Amino acid sequence: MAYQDDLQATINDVSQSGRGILAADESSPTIAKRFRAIDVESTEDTRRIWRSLLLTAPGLGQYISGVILFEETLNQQTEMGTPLAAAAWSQKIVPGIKVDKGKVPLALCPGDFITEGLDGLAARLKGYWDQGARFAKWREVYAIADAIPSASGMDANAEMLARYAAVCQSEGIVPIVEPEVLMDGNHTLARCAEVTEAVLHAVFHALQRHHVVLEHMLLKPNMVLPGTAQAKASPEEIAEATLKVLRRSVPAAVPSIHFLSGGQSPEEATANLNAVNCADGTAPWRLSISYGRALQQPALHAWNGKTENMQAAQQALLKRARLNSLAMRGAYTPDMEAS
Ligand code: 5MM
Repeated sequence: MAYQDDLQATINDVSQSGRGILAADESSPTIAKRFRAIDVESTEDTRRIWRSLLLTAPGLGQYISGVILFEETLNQQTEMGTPLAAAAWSQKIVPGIKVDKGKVPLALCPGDFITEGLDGLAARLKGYWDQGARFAKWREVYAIADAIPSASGMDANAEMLARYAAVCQSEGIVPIVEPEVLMDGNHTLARCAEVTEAVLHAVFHALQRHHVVLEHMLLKPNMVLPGTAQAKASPEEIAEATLKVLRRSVPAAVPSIHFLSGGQSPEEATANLNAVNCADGTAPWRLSISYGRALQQPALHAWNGKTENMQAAQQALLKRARLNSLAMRGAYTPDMEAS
């Protein structure tokens, strides 16, 4: 296959000990929702200001190896006129791009979703490469209910992820494969484990059918958690359940697993990552992050849309990035939150 060296170089740059991925690829409706919480209107310029603030945080590259951007951001510049992708590269942070076009209901499968965006993907990827992106992200979403996700839903979503990943690799772009089992609902931790395992099995079977090179992809799964309407589980319980599912379903050839935060608080997401890394030093993959909310939320509130808060916001981002970096080594303790 062409591009083997390019794909391996990107894996080497992104999959690193103590460094993770910042997900800053909120689509327009999602970023508008995040900004509404701090009473900031979402415009092209406020989004540019916010995302430049994140990417120019001094020293962020020490903890963050990659950033997932929304397409609009690839065309934007800092106040100083530096393209945002170049600002990321200057901190040795590899820019990536969300290439899916969002989810819609899966026809004739009530409660299941499917993500769109495959048409014209190869041509779009060539353009993103020219703009500096070296990896991509595609997210499929699975809700949990009694008979959901259905077998057809799991098959259809796995097929989409695999077809996307194959197109990416054929264009020299490393695919992040993101099957997200949602935490909303009244399901137990055991039910989340059962669904996550079935989802991951379907995804890796489809990746194999589509000849995706596992060494040249990254996985972005949910942790195994009880539903939001249930009592919370301890970090140790979450780590045990998550590792059990991952060991049963993710081949050792995958270089790293970058968890999404999925609605966990920033502190919970860090404590749970730490527990996963403490549980067992023999996991075959790096256990890292690709957090969106759990990295950005405290910074967003510190910023509050005001120029004078920029530095405080960057410090809040750096704090979360640093604590998660420690958690990647199992060296985080909750008392560090006070520092
Ligand atoms: C940053 O949010 C991403 C895009 O979401 P939308 O398409 O809904 O706007 C999302 O895919 C994100 O990368 C993952 O869900 C991980 O983010 P969290 O906040 O769950 O860590």
